[in-house]
Amino acid sequence: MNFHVLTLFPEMIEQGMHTSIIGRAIAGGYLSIDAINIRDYAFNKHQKVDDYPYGGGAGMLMQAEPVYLAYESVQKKLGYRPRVVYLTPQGEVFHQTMAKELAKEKDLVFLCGHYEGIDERVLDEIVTDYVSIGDYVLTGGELPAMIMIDAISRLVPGVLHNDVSAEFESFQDNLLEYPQYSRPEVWHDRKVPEILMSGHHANIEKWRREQSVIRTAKNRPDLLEKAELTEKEKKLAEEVQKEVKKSL
Ligand code: 6GU
Repeated sequence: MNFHVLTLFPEMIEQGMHTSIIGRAIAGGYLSIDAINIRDYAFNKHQKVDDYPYGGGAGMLMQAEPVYLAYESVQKKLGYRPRVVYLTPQGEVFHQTMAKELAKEKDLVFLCGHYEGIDERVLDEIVTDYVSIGDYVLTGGELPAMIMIDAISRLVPGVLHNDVSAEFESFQDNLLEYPQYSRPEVWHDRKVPEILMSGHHANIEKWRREQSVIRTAKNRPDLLEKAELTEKEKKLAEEVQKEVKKSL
């Protein structure tokens, strides 16, 4: 899969995406990430990319033409019109199902805004998907683009080892992960839960599932509606939520 990031800060993308699993996947040829500097497409004396908004208001806007020309350079190279994701707090909030859908594309373009945004006309012309990563305001679209690239990349075949990839299914069940422990058996007077030392795999699986239900009920009760729970698990979740309400 090939990612093309249109940005005023290409070094941020380049430095952020070449470590750990994503870096290895790029080295292994499973992914490519190309950062395109929008400023290289500002064909005026001072390579200016921003201007005042018509009608007044605070701050500056990114102008349409450099953004368009940067996009066009990618589109011409590919020979087709790829999906273009514009990172904006005004977009649909990113989630795992969206990551799964975007992972099917061969190429994805990310458009990162700065200042107070981008001239609406170029967005109308090139953007196919408006995406936000959550309800808070950031200074630019680079971190959101990197977050999306990370989440999408781990779904691309070959990027993760297969045993790890099954692991993420638990979030797809709309339950949070259970707690995990490694050596030593006792650390700072805290002991690993006895059941995990028992070697009894069926009981361990049962315990882990319960822990997932408990955590989800405590931290993300909104997810429970979509989770497929047995009657016993529903009761457990209700009890946890009652306890949480009492402690408030
Ligand atoms: Cl995608 N961009 C910016 N600038 N801020 C955000 C965001 C995106 N998602 C949440 N906050």
